Amino acid sequence: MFEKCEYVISAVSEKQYPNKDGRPEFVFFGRSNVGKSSLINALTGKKLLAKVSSKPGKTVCLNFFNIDDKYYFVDVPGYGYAIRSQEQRSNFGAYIEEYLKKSGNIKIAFLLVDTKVGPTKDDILMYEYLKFMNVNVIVISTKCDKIGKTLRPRAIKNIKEKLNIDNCIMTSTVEKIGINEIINKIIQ
Ligand SMILES: Nc1nc2c(ncn2[C@@H]2O[C@H](COP(=O)(O)OP(=O)(O)OP(=O)(O)O)[C@@H](O)[C@H]2O)c(=O)[nH]1
Ligand SMILES: [Mg+2]
Repeated sequence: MFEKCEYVISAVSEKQYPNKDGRPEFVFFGRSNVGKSSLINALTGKKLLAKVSSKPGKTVCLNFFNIDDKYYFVDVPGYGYAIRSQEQRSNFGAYIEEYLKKSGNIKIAFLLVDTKVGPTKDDILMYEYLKFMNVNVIVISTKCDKIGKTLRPRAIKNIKEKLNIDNCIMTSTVEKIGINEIINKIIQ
């Protein structure tokens, strides 16, 4: 577990990125409501660090969190939320692109996919885009508690097949599954 976890800034452009000394950044991508903020809270053991909401679209900027003065976690707005305005949607693309191009400190991009739903078209596009941008991607399946234990291996197999990947970390913030495995990837 991490000792110090604090919110730093909600950034929309490079000028505001807080990471001036090249610390590793771990960034969380995924469609709206997939559980990015909840996962950050589970990883840090702080329920209220990143804002969680039953309404999609809660996270609107790039939210930077200082972890032990060693790393940054970056909570990114979710994609694929239809009710958002066109303007917000195109902003999303623009500042994600700027971030991926200019950060230079991204160690791992975690791409979150809903275990029960499986990869959507947007998830597949996002995965391909991250690969294209030469980012190190680890796929995480979320909310596995929503399906029965016996169905989980099949759901993971489906995610791996659709994204053409070898590994996927299955998680649930409710049942506390997979959290330590992700922490190990980060501190490695
Ligand atoms: N059953 C279950 N529900 C979860 C889990 N993780 C998150 N949720 C719920 O899913 C909803 C969305 O969670 P968030 O963490 O806000 O999702 P997000 O990806 O940050 O959403 P945006 O900020 O809108 O992009 C909330 O109601 C959470 O309580 C989980 O492991 N299991
Ligand atoms: Mg969020």
